[in-house]
Amino acid sequence: MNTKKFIAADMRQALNLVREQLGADAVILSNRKVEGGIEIVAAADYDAFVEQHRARERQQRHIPEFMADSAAPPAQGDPSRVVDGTREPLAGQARADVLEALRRREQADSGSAYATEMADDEPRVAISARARTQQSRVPQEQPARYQPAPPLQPDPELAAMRGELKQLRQMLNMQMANVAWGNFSQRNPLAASVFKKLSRLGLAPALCRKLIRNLEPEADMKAAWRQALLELGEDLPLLPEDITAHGGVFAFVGPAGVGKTTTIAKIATRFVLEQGAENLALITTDSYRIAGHEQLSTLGRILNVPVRVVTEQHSLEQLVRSLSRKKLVLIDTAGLSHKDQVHREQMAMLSAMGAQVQRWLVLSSTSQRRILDRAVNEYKHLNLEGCILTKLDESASLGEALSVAIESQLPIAYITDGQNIPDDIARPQATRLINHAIALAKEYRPDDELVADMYSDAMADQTSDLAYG
Ligand SMILES: Nc1nc2c(ncn2[C@@H]2O[C@H](COP(=O)(O)OP(=O)(O)O)[C@@H](O)[C@H]2O)c(=O)[nH]1
Ligand SMILES: [Mg+2]
Repeated sequence: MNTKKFIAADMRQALNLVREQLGADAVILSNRKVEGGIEIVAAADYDAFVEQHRARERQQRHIPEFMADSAAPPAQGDPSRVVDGTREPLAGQARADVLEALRRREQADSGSAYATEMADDEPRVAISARARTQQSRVPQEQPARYQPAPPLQPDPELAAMRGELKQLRQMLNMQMANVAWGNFSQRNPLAASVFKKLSRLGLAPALCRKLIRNLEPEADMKAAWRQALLELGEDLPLLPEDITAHGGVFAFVGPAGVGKTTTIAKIATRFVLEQGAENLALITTDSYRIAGHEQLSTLGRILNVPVRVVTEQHSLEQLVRSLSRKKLVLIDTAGLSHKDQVHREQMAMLSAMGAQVQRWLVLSSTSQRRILDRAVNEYKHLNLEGCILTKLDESASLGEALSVAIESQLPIAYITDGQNIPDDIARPQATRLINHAIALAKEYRPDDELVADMYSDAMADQTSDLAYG
């Protein structure tokens, strides 16, 4: 077998070398990280070699040959002898002898076959040779009496092989993504350019795909880009009205540190400035943490509005009822882990309030996509009215948060972009949000490979078709 070792800076370059020198049918036998990059061992005529090797094995394992080679002739009356041309199962010493002969033959055969064809330091060879040595030791190490087998240890060789297989699969996926992206770019260069630009905004791959679906094929780049952005603007679920302006009872939920209390402070201060302190009350469910409600109490003192704390003696329902004459009641909650019993109690308390309380999810636009998804999943059973996007001033990319709002159909009620109370809060506007997303994307240039990956994700993600209609 014609095997060859290649070392290159990365997997792509190594694969190119393999293709150039051994042709497109070459088979990758192993790959591993080495100093200076990736080492690949590849074979040009692997299939032919395997077939030859199998044929040789079939020939050598021909049963009469084994019997002649090693096994003692069966004793008279031995049940392992051939009766009426039918081979009965071997038993006792005869069976052990045959097995031993088989083992010896296999060891000799396979050892030489691989050793002459492949390099000594090749991981695959090392694995198979060691595995065989372990097998061959079994009969000698077997204890005379039955003993329970020791617990199985994780096999490091097996784990290494699994790791290599995973790497290979990733490599293959990457290559396929590159091919799909290459084909698409050739067939439809305009749509491909717009897809790439959209992906730079941090938008989900499936959303990017949806936004290029209806592009006019004759349009120039500028018009196509504009069309995609207009469609993005139409997809954004934005609330044009100020949700708290007309009063009601609002609870703000979400992970710790996303800006729930600060957002409440901004809304409350604006409300007091416009409609007076006597129309507002604040409630906090955060009686769990030491000083959990201190921020809100301080705010209440400054604004001169009542602040109530949910305790065992004062349930949320009682407090809301006692404040029924207030036009606006804002409820602050503690952002606890979903695994926390206290968190579950808090969620149950809010759920039990039914339609008496509107529930709004506060999401930080600085969070990674997975954190945003997790937050939506944790709180969605509360029948959320929508969301508030915070920290736009600190975010490095806006597309992730916008995609989450679109996918989970959570209308955005407010955006916040700073710590100043009450100034840094506004109602969302599509143009402003999209321009901000574009401004942030100017500093970010994903390489072709990443875009190809996103494109193949978009193609593979059938469920997203439902999400984006
Ligand atoms: N830069 C910036 N910081 C914010 C914004 N909103 C809240 N913060 C800060 O985020 C931190 C956590 O806010 P907080 O309201 O206590 O979060 P909570 O745990 O969800 O109540 C505080 O330092 C806030 O000043 C925002 O829009 N922009
Ligand atoms: Mg808070």
